[in-house]
Amino acid sequence: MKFIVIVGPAGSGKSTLTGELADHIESYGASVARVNYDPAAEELSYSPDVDIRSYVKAEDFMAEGLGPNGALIAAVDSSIEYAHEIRNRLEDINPDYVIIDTPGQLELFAYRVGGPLVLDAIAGDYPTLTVFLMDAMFFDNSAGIVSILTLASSVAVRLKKPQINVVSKSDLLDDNVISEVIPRLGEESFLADLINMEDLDPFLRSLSLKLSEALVESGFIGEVLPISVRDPKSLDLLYAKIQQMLASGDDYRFYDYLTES
Ligand SMILES: Nc1nc2c(ncn2[C@@H]2O[C@H](COP(=O)(O)OP(=O)(O)OP(=O)(O)O)[C@@H](O)[C@H]2O)c(=O)[nH]1
Ligand SMILES: [Mg+2]
Repeated sequence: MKFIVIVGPAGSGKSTLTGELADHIESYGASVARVNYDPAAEELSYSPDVDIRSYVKAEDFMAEGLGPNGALIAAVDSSIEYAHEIRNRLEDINPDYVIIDTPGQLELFAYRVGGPLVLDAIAGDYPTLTVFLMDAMFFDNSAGIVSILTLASSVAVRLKKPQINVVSKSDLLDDNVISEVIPRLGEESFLADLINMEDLDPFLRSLSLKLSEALVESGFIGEVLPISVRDPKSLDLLYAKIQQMLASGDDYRFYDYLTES
């Protein structure tokens, strides 16, 4: 088993990608278990093999007086009790990949300890990576880009897993953002030039430049993939990148083939 944890802000497309990526991977002959880890999910676009709602429900914590966000966090924290049982169920299914769909309350994974603890308890020593979704809507100005990449870096620091940063809903982007902006985000001074083109207060300009410098110089940005569930080729590239980061041998050749073609 190899674990793919889908993380991102509310509405960034996590649940949709979980279902579509699982179907896509299965179309190549590998088996996938879909895990819903959102205790407040109402409707899902896929049918989960394991569902946190069978163990804990956010609404039970709301009935005890917590608000919706507090209840969701309490539900995820308390699910640690079932982590072993969930892992056993996954080991019984024994798929090639497990895809975990998470809630949009990002503080669970960017700041708090509960989210990472639960994921570690479930995935144990199995190879695991994070796919972080950055909604296309952030990519129309430098403030959006710097803030979402900073959040992506907080998640990487907190989860301590290899992370693929993707721009989700890329079908909503202008072609030039896909071909001229996203591939160049990790280049020295590209993001700085974008920031310098904007009319910004000097303090905010300086802060944005320092943040972008740290993101670029640390190598964190790396390759950012534009992904749309409406574009199977983009799912191919994501699957290839996942294999490159999680596996070895034949999987690397698949990635090379795709990136060369
Ligand atoms: N255009 C477009 N829309 C998408 C894509 N992926 C998801 N969406 C839409 O984005 C909306 C939110 O998708 P979800 O998958 O529910 O997002 P989520 O991140 O799971 O949302 P929360 O669980 O509430 O945080 C839905 O209306 C989806 O149909 C995409 O690739 N392109
Ligand atoms: Mg969702």
